[in-house]
Amino acid sequence: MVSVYLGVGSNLGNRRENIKKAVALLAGIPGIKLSKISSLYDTLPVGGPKQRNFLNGAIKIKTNLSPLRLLGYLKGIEKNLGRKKTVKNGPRQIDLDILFYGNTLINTKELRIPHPYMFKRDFVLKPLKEII
Ligand code: PH2
Ligand code: MG
Ligand code: MG
Repeated sequence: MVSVYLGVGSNLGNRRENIKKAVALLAGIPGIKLSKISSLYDTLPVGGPKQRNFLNGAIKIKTNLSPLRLLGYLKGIEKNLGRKKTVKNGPRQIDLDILFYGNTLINTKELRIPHPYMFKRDFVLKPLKEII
């Protein structure tokens, strides 16, 4: 099993409930074990249109899924919680991003790990520091 860190964010609907549901769906995926969840922080939106504050957190899991299979499941959860493709950095019910996948580096058009913007984003780093 590989240790993987995920970033989670929501700024549409009931933010806390969306994150709770996403965590429950994650926990139900074969090949994923939840290991830690950070506190959730109310954060000012970075980029995108004028929009509501986000609720952000970080999650540690252990998995035997490949990075791309994991990404597929995360997209499935986002869709399940009602996320539609809209504007870049725009409002969303749920966003699940792979921050780290063990110590694997990936730079393809489907996936970049570590997440390319995470080191500039306090809304990612602050919760991540709690659980790393
Ligand atoms: N996600 C973005 C863009 N801007 N701002 C905050 N505060 N939190 C986010 O999760 C976030 C954002 C794109 O994924
Ligand atoms: Mg994101
Ligand atoms: Mg994303």
